[in-house]
Amino acid sequence: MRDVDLRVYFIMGSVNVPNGNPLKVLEQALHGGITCFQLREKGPDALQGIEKLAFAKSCQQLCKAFGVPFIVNDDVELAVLIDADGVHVGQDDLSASVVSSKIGKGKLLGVSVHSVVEATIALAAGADYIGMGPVYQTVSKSDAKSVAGTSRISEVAAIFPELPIVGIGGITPTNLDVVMKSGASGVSVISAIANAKNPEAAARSIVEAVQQVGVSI
Ligand code: TZP
Ligand code: MG
Repeated sequence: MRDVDLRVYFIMGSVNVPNGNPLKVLEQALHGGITCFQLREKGPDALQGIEKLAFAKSCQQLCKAFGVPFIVNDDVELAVLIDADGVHVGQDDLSASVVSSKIGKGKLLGVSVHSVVEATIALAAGADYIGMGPVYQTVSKSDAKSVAGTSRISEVAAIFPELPIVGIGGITPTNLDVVMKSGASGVSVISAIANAKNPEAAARSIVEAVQQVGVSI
């Protein structure tokens, strides 16, 4: 299992910043102290082909400048092509074991899971971390499962104490303490940063809230 700093894990695609500049948002989030980034270019208005490639490369460059891992959601081919730091897949995507063999041992593999069984399979496939949620109601994923709270996170954390878990779904600076205390290594957010008037300040307040729970960044 490769080590990855998941404490403040920002996820974004261009569709999450419809009225602004997504690269500017990412740059501000990096200034604010995010520790990991995932490009999640999804939905009917998502960039495709050469535009997606160019956008991905720009995001990757920014992340590199800040020493923050750059992870690609779903698109294994893109991740391999641009030598991303890793790939994140869900249960409806290419299986984690296939992704693992495609990206190779040196890359990060993240898997979204909703149960102990799915976590067990992800771990066996070589997952470096798992994502669990939606913890709270989310506006950012149209096909999100029903709100799960934190009980499953505690359950999985108790069985696999070495497997890093990141909570996701409706997480904000004011509700993340419960997620961290349930056994998560970090929190993933889209809208709390992407929709913020000041993404840098928003990222920083998540960093500070995580620190207050006792995890220093
Ligand atoms: N998976 C479960 S909830 C979610 C994803 C990708 C969206 C999280 O976005 P937000 O805006 O932080 O609720
Ligand atoms: Mg997916």
